[in-house]
Amino acid sequence: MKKIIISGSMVVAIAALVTGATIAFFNDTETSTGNVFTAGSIDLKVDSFGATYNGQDVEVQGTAWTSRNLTNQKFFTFEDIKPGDYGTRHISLHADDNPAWACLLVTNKEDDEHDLNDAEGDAGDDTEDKGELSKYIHVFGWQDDDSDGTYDPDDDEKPLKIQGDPDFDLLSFFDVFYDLDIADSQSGTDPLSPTGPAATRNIGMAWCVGTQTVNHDTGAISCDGSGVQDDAQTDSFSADVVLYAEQVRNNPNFKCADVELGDPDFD
Ligand SMILES: [Ca+2]
Ligand SMILES: [Ca+2]
Ligand SMILES: [Ca+2]
Ligand SMILES: [Ca+2]
Repeated sequence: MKKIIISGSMVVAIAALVTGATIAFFNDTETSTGNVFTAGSIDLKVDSFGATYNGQDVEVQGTAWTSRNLTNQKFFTFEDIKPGDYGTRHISLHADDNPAWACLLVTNKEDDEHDLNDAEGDAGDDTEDKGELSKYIHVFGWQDDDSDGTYDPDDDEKPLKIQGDPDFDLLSFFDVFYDLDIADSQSGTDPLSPTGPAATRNIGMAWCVGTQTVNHDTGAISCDGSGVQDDAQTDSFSADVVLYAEQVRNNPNFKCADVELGDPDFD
């Protein structure tokens, strides 16, 4: 507040000087009116090319859509999953207007118990207010450059980095759907750009209920449901998948890990 008052009095003093000057000397004024700074936009659009479930194409309406801003589209909706179930999803991102960094963030995670049945009790589930399914769900994401929905390390397709842990070999030990860096200053991946070769970024995701193993030589992804315990019966896991874009210009050090969407209730 003090600072504002001081600068206000400085303006008054300068104005007085100018007034004094115009009385004594020839002068002229040119005015440039209507100057405008218009804020550029960062507009991210998302396509979806469909999904597979246990190796079959999912023919359910709504798994594929053309490039758009998301409203109520879902990447994953499965009502009756079982241990060992697996699937894929492949989407693409487009940055309209301006180059953008991009992240895939998972928020509003919720583990619901629904009823706690006998099998769950026998498996040691004594938390009626919290489900256990999320710890058994794994998702692997990669840059699906050729947009064929399969992971092709031979063609130099790269895994997306899990935030804070670039060690890809540890992927199969993560027990929940983690945030992924699509392109930030640390990922070694070019930002999305409306022009040039990076205009579209294809992303593949493979999910598994159980232990997911990814072979980074062959690209084979397998899912073993044998470790899924009965404590997850009838439980459900829901989450919002947020595709976040932020300007590149004047923002060279952007990191997906610094983006906070807030999800304080999940542990
Ligand atoms: Ca349950
Ligand atoms: Ca529980
Ligand atoms: Ca591919
Ligand atoms: Ca449970």
